[in-house]
Amino acid sequence: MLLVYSDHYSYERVALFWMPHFRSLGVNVPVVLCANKSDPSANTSTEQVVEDEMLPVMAEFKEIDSCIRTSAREHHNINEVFFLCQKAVTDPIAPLFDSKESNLKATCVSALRRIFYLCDRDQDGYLNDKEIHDFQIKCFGKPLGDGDLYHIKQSIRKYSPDGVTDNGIRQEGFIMLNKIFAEKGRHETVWLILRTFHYTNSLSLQTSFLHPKFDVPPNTSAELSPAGYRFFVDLFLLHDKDSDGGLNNSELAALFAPTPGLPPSWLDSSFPSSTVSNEAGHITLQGWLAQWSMTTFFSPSTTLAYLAYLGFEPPSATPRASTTSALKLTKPRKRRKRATVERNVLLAYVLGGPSAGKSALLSAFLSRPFSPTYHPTIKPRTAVNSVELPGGKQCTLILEELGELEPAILENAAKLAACDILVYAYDSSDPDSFSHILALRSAYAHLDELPALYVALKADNDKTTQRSEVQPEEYTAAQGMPKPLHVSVTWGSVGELFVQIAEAAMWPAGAYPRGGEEEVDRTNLWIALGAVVAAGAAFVGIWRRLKY
Ligand SMILES: Nc1nc2c(ncn2[C@@H]2O[C@H](COP(=O)(O)OP(=O)(O)OP(=O)(O)O)[C@@H](O)[C@H]2O)c(=O)[nH]1
Ligand SMILES: [Mg+2]
Repeated sequence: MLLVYSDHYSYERVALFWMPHFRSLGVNVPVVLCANKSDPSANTSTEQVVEDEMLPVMAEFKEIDSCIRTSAREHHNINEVFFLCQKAVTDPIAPLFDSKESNLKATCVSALRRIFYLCDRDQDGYLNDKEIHDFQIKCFGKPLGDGDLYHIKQSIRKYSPDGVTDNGIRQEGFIMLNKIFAEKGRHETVWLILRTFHYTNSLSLQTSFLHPKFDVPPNTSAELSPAGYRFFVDLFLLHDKDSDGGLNNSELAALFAPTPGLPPSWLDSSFPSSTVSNEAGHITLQGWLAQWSMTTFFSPSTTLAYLAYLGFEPPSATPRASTTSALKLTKPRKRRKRATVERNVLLAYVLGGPSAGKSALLSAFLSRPFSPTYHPTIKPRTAVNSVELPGGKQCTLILEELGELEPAILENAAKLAACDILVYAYDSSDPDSFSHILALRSAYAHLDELPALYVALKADNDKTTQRSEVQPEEYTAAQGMPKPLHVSVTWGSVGELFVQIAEAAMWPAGAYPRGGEEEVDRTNLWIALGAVVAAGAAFVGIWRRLKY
């Protein structure tokens, strides 16, 4: 609303009639108050008018966004008055500044704090001259002129003597600078800053910025791209202030300061328990990268949102560039025996009966010390770590123990589609352990479509005969698969197992049960083998036919 007055009578009507009238109409829109007919020839000073007329009425009605003196006859301030009207709509003061309190609003302050944090590249708590320069270019597209920086610092100093030091502008100083802008009617400058950092008119981050479009087609998965890896490496190194190779609680809190906190999925899995930490329990760089690889695998949208919160900048500054350049999609995976899986992040479900040693295996994967106490697993739990394959290639392996959800997950096509390999685990010292695997395999015949690996756990204990219809070695032989690998988490050599799991996931030829595309060839091979082996095979063959 542009409310125009010109003389004492019409001025009085502003507060007595018009403003209350607008309120009674229930229209909550900004008002620009215009003192017209103030021809320069009129001998009242603007300061006087501002002081005597404008400030009192502005103090009374917070809807008044700004005031201006114009002269229609002399075309004085005419463009300006319409500019003010436009600005009142596009750059409203209300979300930024509380005129009653005479202070920036809390949401505005927290947005500015986040912006300060993102601009403080070296995280030393100060915007140094270079950082201010970069900020200026980013927001306003042009460098600061000679002396501008000095004047900025001077005006901060005037209101907040501690806001500037020799090291640069402190957070309070930066907030003060924006308060000065808002107070002096330069709130469009504050808006420009906020919008550069993707804030909406309600001071939340834009949805398209937090959740850019990123589809993961069937049979593909999302991984971090080299730029994404680099970002998370740099972020870790920047925040490991004491350079001890781990992020302690205060370092983590500082890192996550510009975000809503740790991702909910991390909290659910009592971060950092699902990944590598040092003796003090602090996540290491290796664990940090594994954790983000896992997050990206299960929920690319979470990684994208955090990349946005944490200030990831796409390598190319084109307008289309977005946080999605920190991610990449794998080639579609083909479930075929001879196909190589072109993924760097692999998911293994560890299946097996109660107390088989699955949780102990997950802990060993993270190099946690062995604990003899038994805590049955209820909720699914994961362990993620990097694994070095023969030849030096690195990959990230996620081991997931399904807990009580084992049956539900094995019935869920989407959950199985995400899985690269099944690890059938049993306790070789418990005669009743292998039967769980047989029961699973007969209940869920479709498990044959996934590559798998058999593992006999607790090899440090005496091996016992399984009270199942068939012994594990015979069973795997009948399946045309490698024998169960005997391991103990109490042995250092357990690390080999994780390499084997990752290898079998990546190159699954041989990890599929007999049948399907190669069945005929194998049968021929079996006939060619000696009578003893053939007899054994026949037994298992009959058993299988009865079973399925
Ligand atoms: N001696 C020995 N004991 C082990 C080994 N691995 C696990 N255990 C013990 O076996 C018990 C069960 O281990 P868990 O890892 O909890 O078994 P789980 O398969 O996760 O059991 P659920 O979660 O109930 O399905 C615990 O007391 C472990 O300490 C091993 O390699 N050697
Ligand atoms: Mg367990």
